[in-house]
Amino acid sequence: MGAFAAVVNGNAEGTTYPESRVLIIITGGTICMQPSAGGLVPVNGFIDNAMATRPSFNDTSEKVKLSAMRDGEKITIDSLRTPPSSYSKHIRYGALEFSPLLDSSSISSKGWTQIATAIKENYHLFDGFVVLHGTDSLAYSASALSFMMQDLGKPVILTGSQASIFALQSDAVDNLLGSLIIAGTFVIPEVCLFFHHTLYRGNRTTKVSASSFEAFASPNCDALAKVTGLGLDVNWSLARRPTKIAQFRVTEYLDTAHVACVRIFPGITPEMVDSVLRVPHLRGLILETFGMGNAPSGVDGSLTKAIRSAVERGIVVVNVSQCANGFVSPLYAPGFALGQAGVVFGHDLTSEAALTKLSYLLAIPDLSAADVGERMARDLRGEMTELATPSFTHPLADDDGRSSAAASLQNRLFGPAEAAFAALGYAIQAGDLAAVVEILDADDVGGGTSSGGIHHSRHQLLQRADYAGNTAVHLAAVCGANESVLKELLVRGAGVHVRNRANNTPLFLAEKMRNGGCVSLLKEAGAELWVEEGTGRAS
Ligand code: ASN
Repeated sequence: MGAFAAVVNGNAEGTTYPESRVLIIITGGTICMQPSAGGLVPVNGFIDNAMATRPSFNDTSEKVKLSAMRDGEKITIDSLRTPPSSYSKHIRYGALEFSPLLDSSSISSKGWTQIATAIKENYHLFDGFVVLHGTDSLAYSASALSFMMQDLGKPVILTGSQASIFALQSDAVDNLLGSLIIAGTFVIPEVCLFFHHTLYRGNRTTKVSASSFEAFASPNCDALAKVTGLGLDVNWSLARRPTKIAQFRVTEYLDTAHVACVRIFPGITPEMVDSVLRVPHLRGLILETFGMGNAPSGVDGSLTKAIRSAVERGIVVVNVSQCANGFVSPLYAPGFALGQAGVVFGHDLTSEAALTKLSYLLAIPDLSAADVGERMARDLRGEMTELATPSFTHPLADDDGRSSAAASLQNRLFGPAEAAFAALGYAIQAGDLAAVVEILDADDVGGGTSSGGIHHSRHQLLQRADYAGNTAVHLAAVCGANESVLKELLVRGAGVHVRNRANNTPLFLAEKMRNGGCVSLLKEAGAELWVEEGTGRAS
């Protein structure tokens, strides 16, 4: 058992721990497969057969039914609960199972729509989502879902395993338990892939091994988090956060039927590429080129001519590298010629991200080929590196009055991160927008320090909470006419879905304080009352 083995030590008789709720969407994959006469096939009943029977997934507490949505209908589903994790939380979870379950080599746009719709329908009922999926096309699905989901405020974690959970030696328990705990504990609002103790940005991943437990890599982007010992080291400076005040939205369709992918090889003929480019109704082509984006030009530039003609017919051609690491650019003459022919440079996109991004853009009504090309070259969901931002450290500015004194005391008693959070809390309570901005600016550029064995990375103030579990957003929600401060927190990516230790959302608190401006702003940002608050709604 790996680092996510649930910790029961210290769970003294009578101690109660808060619960978070995670919905597992089971699509199939090796993780739930068993042998059949025709080879390994996915088998239904995963929760009962594989999770209920394992103590790390089932603390055998009283069975509770959870509300959920399926195909637009309200339903109830059985749930199980993990023992408390090392984060002193139980994860209560239920599942929706695909019917039929799939080997992931058969997933398509239809399956992605099913997953995205299930998440959309159940978004307000759960704190996070885990998608169980086969590994073969996992990187494609993670990429596709990242484009389909806009303004995501909760974690969506895809995982699977190389060996079935029913096998003696398997990576399944580690991958699944790790995903559940992360989804129920950390608000990393991205479509992620968790595998072999590592949390990746989904649209940066690629499957690199057909058999090793270390099956995935993210060659052009650091991991979002790594399991270290009993904890998770989150790279908060990398994790994306919504910086727009907008509600979660899902695009329900990707146009995978009109895109193709061609891998350039020494000796490929212009006719071959041209014949693909002349497939009826083709709208987009991913060209996997050599090194930094080069392809043979063909006799008298005939390959380049075929591509130019396709671009003129409205086909979007995107250049990505066959190399796992690095990026394409029109540096060499062959790549330059492709650029002149109207090929879009996909920088460091993986082929998986390039194909699904193109399919996503081609499905948006009324976008011209030029619009699609222009958006292909821009970063939409962290899938490609646009610009390297210089990083430098900045001392936390706290040079006046009460907040300064309190912060320096906190600093001596606890550490810089606690002190900065305390200063932020005072600034929020005082409705002092300038101080809030100053503290958050310092947090955005500073950090990377270590204290007490805890790594303090940049951008962590918006992830922090006080002793009662109140985040900066909770504090702003209860502090009078504080909309400008709240807005500042939200546009910097503060989450609206985190609940404090009393299980209350910022929206609940704002309603309770009759803080109308903040209520509206929180709702605009996608906040909803937690399902349990809905019943005892604040008046
Ligand atoms: N063929 C399986 C699948 O992708 C492979 C796996 O899950 N390890 O569904």
